[in-house]
Amino acid sequence: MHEIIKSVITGLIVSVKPIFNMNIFKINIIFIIILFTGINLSAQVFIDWNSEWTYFRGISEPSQPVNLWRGNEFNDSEWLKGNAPFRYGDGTGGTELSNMMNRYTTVYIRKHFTIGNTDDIDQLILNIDYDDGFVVWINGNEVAKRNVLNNYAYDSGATGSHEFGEIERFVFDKNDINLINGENIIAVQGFNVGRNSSDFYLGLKLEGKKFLPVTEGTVTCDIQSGFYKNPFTVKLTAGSPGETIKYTLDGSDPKTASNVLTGVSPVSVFIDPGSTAGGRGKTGAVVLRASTYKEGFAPGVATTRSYIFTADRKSVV
Ligand SMILES: [Ca+2]
Repeated sequence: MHEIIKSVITGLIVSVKPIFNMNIFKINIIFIIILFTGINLSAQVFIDWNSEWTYFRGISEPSQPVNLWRGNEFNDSEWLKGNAPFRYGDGTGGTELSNMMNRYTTVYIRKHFTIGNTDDIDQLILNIDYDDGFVVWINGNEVAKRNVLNNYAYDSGATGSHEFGEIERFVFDKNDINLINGENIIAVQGFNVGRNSSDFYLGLKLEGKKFLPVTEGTVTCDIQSGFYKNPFTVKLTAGSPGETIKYTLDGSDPKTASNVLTGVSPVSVFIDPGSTAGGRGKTGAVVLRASTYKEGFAPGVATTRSYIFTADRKSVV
């Protein structure tokens, strides 16, 4: 798991179609720039897919009152222990419920997870893999539900089918759920569509994420976008000397591109339509995008310049 997860929040597609009518050549350059507005997050895993849980087979209600088992105060020392996923008929590993088919439709699982300081997270992210329905509670409060009627009991069935492998992701704002410093409890009731169903599956992963502060300031570039005939050098300058600048020459996002180039401000960049630097193809358009970058911060907003080379038409085929 990478320490930094780049999360694409919104996508914007800009299509630019400059058409040059030359005496000798008619060049139709079509290039598409995909601009992503990214927000970087630092992540910590509270519960991984194959973690150990306590569990209870749904042959009766697991507690009286029936909702007691969902909260922190319930004593589950009598429950069985097993690793996720809880399943039969589908998947591998975990805890195989070989006696579930034709006997019971629900499985109850509980697990504590520790948050040292809730200020360290902004979002709680639940990834859940299930067949065929579920309800999830965190600290006794329902936070997510699929394929389950409003009135349900230990012997209820899911209201529809859902296949394992079709993982659903729920993103909760920290302020919308009642997280506490220290021990929190997640409780899940999994539902099969019927006793005679050929399969059942329940597994989940729980992560906390924190938005990184964005690096202040943007990169300045001393040559504006426009039409040019000859290659030239531009100077990229960050807010302060010595700051790292990441840039691309093919219009890709320097926050996420694998072919990103890195320099220390000020950075001189040779703009040449015939160059393949940064993994770009030889085209008549050099699209420069540059961001400031600092450890522990999200990259700054990218500065973009588009340089169109009318004199380089011979290299464009
Ligand atoms: Ca099923």
